Amino acid sequence: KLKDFPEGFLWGSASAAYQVEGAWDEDGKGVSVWDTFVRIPGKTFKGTNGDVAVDHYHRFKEDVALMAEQGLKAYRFSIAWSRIFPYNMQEVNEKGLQFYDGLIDELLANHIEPVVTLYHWDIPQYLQDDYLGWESRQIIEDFTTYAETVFRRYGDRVKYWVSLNEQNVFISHGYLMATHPPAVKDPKRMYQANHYANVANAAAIKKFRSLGLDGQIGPSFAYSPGYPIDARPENILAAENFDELNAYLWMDVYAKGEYPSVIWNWLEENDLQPETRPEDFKILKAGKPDFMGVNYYKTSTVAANPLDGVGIGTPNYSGEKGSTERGGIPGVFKEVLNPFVEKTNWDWDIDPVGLRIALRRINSRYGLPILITENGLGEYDKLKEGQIHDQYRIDYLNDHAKAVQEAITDGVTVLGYCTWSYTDLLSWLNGYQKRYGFVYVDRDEDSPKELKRYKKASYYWYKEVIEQNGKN
Ligand code: BGP
Repeated sequence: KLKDFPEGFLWGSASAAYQVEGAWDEDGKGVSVWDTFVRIPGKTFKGTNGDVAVDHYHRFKEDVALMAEQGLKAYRFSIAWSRIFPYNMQEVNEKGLQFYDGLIDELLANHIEPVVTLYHWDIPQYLQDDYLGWESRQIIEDFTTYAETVFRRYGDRVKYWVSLNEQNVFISHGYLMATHPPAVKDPKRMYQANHYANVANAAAIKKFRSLGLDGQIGPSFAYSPGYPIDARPENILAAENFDELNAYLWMDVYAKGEYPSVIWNWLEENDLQPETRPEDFKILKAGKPDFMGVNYYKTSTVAANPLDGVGIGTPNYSGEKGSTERGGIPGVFKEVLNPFVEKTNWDWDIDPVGLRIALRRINSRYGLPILITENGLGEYDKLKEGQIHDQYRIDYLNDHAKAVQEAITDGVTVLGYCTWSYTDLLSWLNGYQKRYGFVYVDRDEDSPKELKRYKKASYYWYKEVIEQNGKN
């Protein structure tokens, strides 16, 4: 028999500043690396950008009213660092702070818990220009200064904080695949930037604790558990390699304050080990999270990859089913097609069982409570006579929520479930056609139109789930 979802379970939904706000240069906002990156031809789907996005900056009251009507318990959003420190790390922009005051107060007035992400990929451009951003040790101090500023400002009202969003994604896309800013392809630089990001993450958490605020903080990690394609021992080993390199390399550092030894050795053998200082590890140990935030969309299936095997692949950013070119790391693993699960149009494996596996693995490896900070289905939605029948999204979310309930029944502590996303929004590399929201926003790639909001079928479905605290 399934256990009930706990009282006070956070039925939420999520977004990120660059993907929804728009108002990219208003009220004193500075330029972020994404504002710059989207202007380089060919970097995003049809050159789409977030200049206007879905104009949440001006329409947040309308969006919060929709949340309130739905009964949403939690809304996860991120603060744009470049609104708070637009030009340097000395001068704070009061207008930027006021925008988030307004949003937080509006949420609280409607009994919606704000879950605030400090960093969802939009580092100020001047930090990139001055010292290469995450590649410099200076980022540790500057990120902590930014974090402290927002902790002090909102800490009386915000109880849930997310430190870094998907460090594994912004680091690997930014420094290995070159699909996110700063679009570098250099594994050595990647592991160095990653180390500073680790220490910055822990330093911010340590700062949070030192302020004695009432609340909880943790990172959001993008976890796609690895499955072996079959029971051949070399493929099982490849799946182990995959999880060590794509998951434990990050989550162990967050939860234990140390790098997993297998990977640490592998980095050394391959001359990829970052430069570290003894005090870094003191900070890592002192800045452990209260919970593990998990962004779950899919699993990955892998097989052994010979030393002369495939390298970096090409993901499907077009929405043309079957166009993914799967890659890997020679001698370590390669991704392969899982014939047993359905795929989205962007070739992501639809696998609710994988969510239960992910939650159980994190629980037994780290013993931390888990906040699901993202889960959702990106699809083409059709607006027909003012309605959107997204039954495929309802099925996806329903199956995943059930997997959460099964994990809770297995004994995992789950604080909440935030779907991705609340309104439709900009998908970083896939434009506006890849939609995730409960609320449809009428806009095309190149034209924001009137940005009218429409409730999808999934909006009403989630309303009922929340009302019944997940009971079917
Ligand atoms: C996560 C990000 C989100 C969001 C989501 C969907 O990696 O944290 O910001 O974009 O994935 O991904 P995509 O937009 O690529 O479909």
